[in-house]
Amino acid sequence: MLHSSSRPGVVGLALGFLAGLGACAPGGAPIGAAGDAAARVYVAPGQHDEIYAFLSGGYSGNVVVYGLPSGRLLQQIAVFSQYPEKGYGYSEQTKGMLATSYGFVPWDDVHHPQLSMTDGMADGRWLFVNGNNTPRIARIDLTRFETEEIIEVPNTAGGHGSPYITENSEYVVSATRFAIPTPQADVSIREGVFGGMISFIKVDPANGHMQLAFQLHVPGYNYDLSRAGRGVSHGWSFFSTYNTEQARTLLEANASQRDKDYIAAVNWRRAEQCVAEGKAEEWKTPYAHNLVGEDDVARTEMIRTQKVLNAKSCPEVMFYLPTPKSPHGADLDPTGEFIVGGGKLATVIPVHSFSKMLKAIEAKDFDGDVDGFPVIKYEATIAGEVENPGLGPLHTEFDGNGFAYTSVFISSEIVKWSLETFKVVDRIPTYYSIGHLLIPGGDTKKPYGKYMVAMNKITKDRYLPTGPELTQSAQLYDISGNKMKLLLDFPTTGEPHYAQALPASVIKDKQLKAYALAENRDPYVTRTEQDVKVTRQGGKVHVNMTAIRSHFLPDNIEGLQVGDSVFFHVTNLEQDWDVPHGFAMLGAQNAELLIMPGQTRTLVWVPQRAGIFPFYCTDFCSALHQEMQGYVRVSPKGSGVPLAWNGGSGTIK
Ligand code: RUQ
Ligand code: CUA
Repeated sequence: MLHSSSRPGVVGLALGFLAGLGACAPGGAPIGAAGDAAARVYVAPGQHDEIYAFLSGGYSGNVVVYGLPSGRLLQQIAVFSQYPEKGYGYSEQTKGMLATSYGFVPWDDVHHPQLSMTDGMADGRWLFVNGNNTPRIARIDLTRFETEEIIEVPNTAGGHGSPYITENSEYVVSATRFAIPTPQADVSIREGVFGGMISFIKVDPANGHMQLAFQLHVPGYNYDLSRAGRGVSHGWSFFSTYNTEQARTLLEANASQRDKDYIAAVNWRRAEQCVAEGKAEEWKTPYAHNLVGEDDVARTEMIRTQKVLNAKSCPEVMFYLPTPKSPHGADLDPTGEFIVGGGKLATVIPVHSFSKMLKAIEAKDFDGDVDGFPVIKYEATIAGEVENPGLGPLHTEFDGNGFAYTSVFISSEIVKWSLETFKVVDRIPTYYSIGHLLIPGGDTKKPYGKYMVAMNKITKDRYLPTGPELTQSAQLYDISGNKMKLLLDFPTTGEPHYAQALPASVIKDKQLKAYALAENRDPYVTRTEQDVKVTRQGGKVHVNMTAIRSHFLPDNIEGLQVGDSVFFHVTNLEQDWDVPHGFAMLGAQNAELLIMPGQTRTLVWVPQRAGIFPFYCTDFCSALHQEMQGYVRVSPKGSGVPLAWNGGSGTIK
C-alpha cells in the first residue's frame, strides 16, 4: 500500500493536483456530489440498509461494519487488537485468540477482508482478514460477528497478499510482502539470500476451520496482492510482485529501477500434485493456531512442522507475467479471463488474458526465465492496455456489466473503463488519494454492483479538523448509470484498506440473538442463581457469578486478600436479544467484561489494597441498571476474615 508518511514525493504531487481542483467550494455546496445525493443515501429512521460492508480497520487491528448506502457504522469486530469495549483479548476466554509463536501479540494491521465463497459467490458464512505485521489470518463468524479462529502464517514476513480465497473456499491464500531468509537465519542484510513464501491454508467446508496445507517457496520478491482464479482460471492464483530488483535499502528508488516487474501465476492444482508426490520438505518453524472451542473458550495449539514445496522442484507450478511497473493490485474480472495489473508507476493499465497465457505456456512463448521460472513474453499474454489511466493506478473492481473501475492514487480519481475496448469511458475525483475501492460483490462471478466505495488515505479539508490527525474516509458512489456519481463521504476508523460487502439479505436473518444457556459449556458456567459460589484454592479465588436484570449474585463477597488472583466467572442468565451485561471492577488492571446473553466471561483481578471495592454493570440494561452493582471486601494478606458471600450456599444472608 502507499503510505503517505513513506512517500512524501507522491503526497506532494497529489496535493498539488488537489490545489488545482479548488477543493473548497464557497457556500458549503457539496463538492463533486450528485444533486440528488441526499435522497439516494437516506435510510429513514427505523429502516435498514441494503448492504453490509466490512471495512478493514487498518492499524486499528479490527474490522468495521457499515450499512450502505447510509454509511452508518453498525459494529466493530475485534480481531487482532485487544478491544476493551468488548473485553476482547482481556477476558480469559478470549486472550488465547492473540497468541502467536512470539507470545501474546495484542495488535496487528488489517488490510484485506475476504468473504467466504461458494461457486464464486459470497456465501455469507465467514469473513477472513489478514494481519500484515505478525502474519496471521483470522476467521470471523458472520452469524455472531465475532472472531472464531486465528492462524499464524510461518516463514512469512508481511502477510500482505492475503487472504485471497479460491472460488469454493478450498484455500485462503497468503503471500509474503517482505522477503526474508527462508528459513530464518542470521545473515548479512545486504548479502544474505532471501526468499518468498506463498501459503495455502485449507478451509474445512463444514466449520471453516483453517489448516496450513502447504507452503510454496518462491524467489524473494515482494509479493504484494493477489486474487485466486475463478471460472476459467479456477485452480490458479495470481500475485503482483514488486522489488524484483531485490533491493534491501531505500526501496522507493532502488525497487523502482525496472520497467516491468511481474504478476506471478501459480497453478495450485499442480502444487497439490507435487505435494501429493512427496516433493515437499518438512520445515520446523513454530506457529500458533487459535480456535474457539465448543465451550466458547479460545485455545492455542502450537504447531511445529509444515510442508514446504520448493517451487523449483515442481515444474510448471509458476510462471511470471511481465507487468509494468511496480504493480500493486492484481485483479480478476468476473469471468476469470482478465488479470488486471495496477502498476503504481505505470502509464497504462495492463490487462493479461488467462487463455492467452495458457496458449503461451503451451507454445513456450517465453522470454527466458528467472531462477528457472519461465517469464512469458509480455505481448503473448496481454489482451489490452488501458491508456490514460491517471497517475498511480492501484486496484480494480468490476460491475458485472462489462466495466472495470480502477483506483488511482496520485491523481486521486477512479477511472471506469470497458472490458471490451479497454478504453476509459468515465472518470471521477476522489477526496483524496484513494487506495482500494469496493464494489459489492466486485470480486465475485456476479457483482451486485449499484454502488462503489472509495477508501481514501487523506481527507484534508473534507471534515471538521481534529488536530494533527484527521479522519480517514470512505466515499460512496452510484455506479448504476453511465456516469459515476458521488453520493456520500463517511469517516472510517483506523486506515481502511480493502473492504468487502454483500446484500444484507444474505446474512441478516441468520444472526444469533442469544447464546443458549442450556448449551453453555464454559468450564465455569453458573446456570442458576442457586449455583453461585466462591471457592478458594490457595491464592486463587474463583467466583461463580450470575448477572440478570438488574443484579449480580453474589453481590457481596468477603474474605478476599491482597495479592489473591480473583477470577470473576460471570454468566449472563438473560435469554433475550440485545441484553448484554457488563462487569467492571475498581482498580482492575484489565478491561471490562461484556457478556452476551447466555455467555460466560472471566475477568482476573489481583487486589492491591485492603478495603471495600465496588463492581458494577457497564451496559445500560434496564431502568435499574444503576442499581446493578456489588461490593467485595479485601483484607490484608494472611487475614482471618472467612470467605463469605450471598446467594446459593453463601453464608451472608
Ligand atoms: S493495500 S492501497 Cu491492499 Cu495494503 Cu492497496
Ligand atoms: Cu446489567 Cu446494566
